[in-house]
Amino acid sequence: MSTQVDAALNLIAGTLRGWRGAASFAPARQSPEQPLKLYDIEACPYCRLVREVLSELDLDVMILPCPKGGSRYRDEATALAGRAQFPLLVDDNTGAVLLESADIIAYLGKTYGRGARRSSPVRRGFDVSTAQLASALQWRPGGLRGMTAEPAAVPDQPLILFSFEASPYSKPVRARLCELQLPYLLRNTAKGTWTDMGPPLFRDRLFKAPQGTTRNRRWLAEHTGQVQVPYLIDPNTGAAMYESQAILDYLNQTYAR
Ligand SMILES: N[C@@H](CCC(=O)N[C@@H](CS)C(=O)NCC(=O)O)C(=O)O
Repeated sequence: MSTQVDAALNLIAGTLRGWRGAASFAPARQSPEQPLKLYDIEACPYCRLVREVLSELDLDVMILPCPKGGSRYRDEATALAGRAQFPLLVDDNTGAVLLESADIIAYLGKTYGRGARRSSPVRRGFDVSTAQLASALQWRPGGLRGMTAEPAAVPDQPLILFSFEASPYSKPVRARLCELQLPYLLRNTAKGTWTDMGPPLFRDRLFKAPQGTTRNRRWLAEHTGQVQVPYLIDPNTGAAMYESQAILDYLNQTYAR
């Protein structure tokens, strides 16, 4: 399926979720010293809810993909939590090991944000059902993208991905990283102000320059001269690139077996 059709479906998914995970207007008070670890399935609606909050808090997180049929991180997660359930958050800064997306979201708010966030049952029901619809939009001929493991080589070091949860072009890249069970440091790159909105080409013409309004946007502006996601760095090969299709081709050529 073409990149544009994929992006259009992901745009609908983002709209269903009210563009949660697109902007970080209330970032974390502090960044954790050691990266948070999330045992995650990209297509899982509950994992999506957690990733949205991580984007909004502008927190980086080590993603350890646990697609169905995979064992690279699934076995480790199952041993840690006592059962195979995702999302599973591990915070080595505090010793927290948490299951249940609602508990993880409350923990992130309490520990790094501006207080624990517990949704009302109605709000939670709405969030879960819209996240389920958003995940259903990941269906493509052959199954749900980002749900099931495929054979792949094991990298020595985790990859690095700049992305934010609602980004329509980043989603297929995160789905492929999940299927290939490639661990990656997710550097959340949510928008920090209204001048960040809109497609990069149009926005940069209108507002003149890429704006480094959040930590990782600043990093991209300084190191690459533009701010766009997804942006992949692979420390194993020295590769670094923009453009979701180029990243997908790279992952397939380098890691898929
Ligand atoms: N109430 C849990 C539900 C989590 C859940 O059902 N996760 C599914 C994936 S969407 C799961 O762990 N399935 C087991 C598996 O994938 O093996 C939460 O909110 O975190």
